[in-house]
Amino acid sequence: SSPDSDGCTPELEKAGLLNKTKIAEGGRKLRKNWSPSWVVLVGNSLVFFKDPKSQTPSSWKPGNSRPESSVDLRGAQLNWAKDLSSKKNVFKLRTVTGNEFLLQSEIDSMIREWYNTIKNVIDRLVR
Ligand code: I3S
Repeated sequence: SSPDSDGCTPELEKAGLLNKTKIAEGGRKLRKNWSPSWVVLVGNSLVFFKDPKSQTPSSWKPGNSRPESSVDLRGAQLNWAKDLSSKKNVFKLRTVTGNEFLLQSEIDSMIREWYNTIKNVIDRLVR
């Protein structure tokens, strides 16, 4: 049987390296500070890790390193954000609590995959 045959471990949906900056906390605007972040989509959460060097998609498992922060995707809003940055391929994720993040990749296909995957999770949670 699979390691998670009891269904108690949330499913790892996607992991990868994106550029990230938080731009608002509880609705209050923050100064941008872009940095690379190891981003993991697991269950209903997007989880951010600081040290991408020690991480690879195949070796990452929930619980084996401490996240920097995490975002509950229930009720979140996702939008492309051309007007919010001079960088290409930027989208904005806004949580119900008013935290806002910009996520970016130089690789077009990668940012599109992330956008679609996060969108699917958000849509799945409202149904
Ligand atoms: O939206 P902004 O203010 O043009 O964002 C830029 C600044 O945050 C800048 O840092 P300083 O606050 O030290 O000027 C960053 O280095 C830039 O990356 C930000 O703009 P982009 O267009 O890269 O998101």
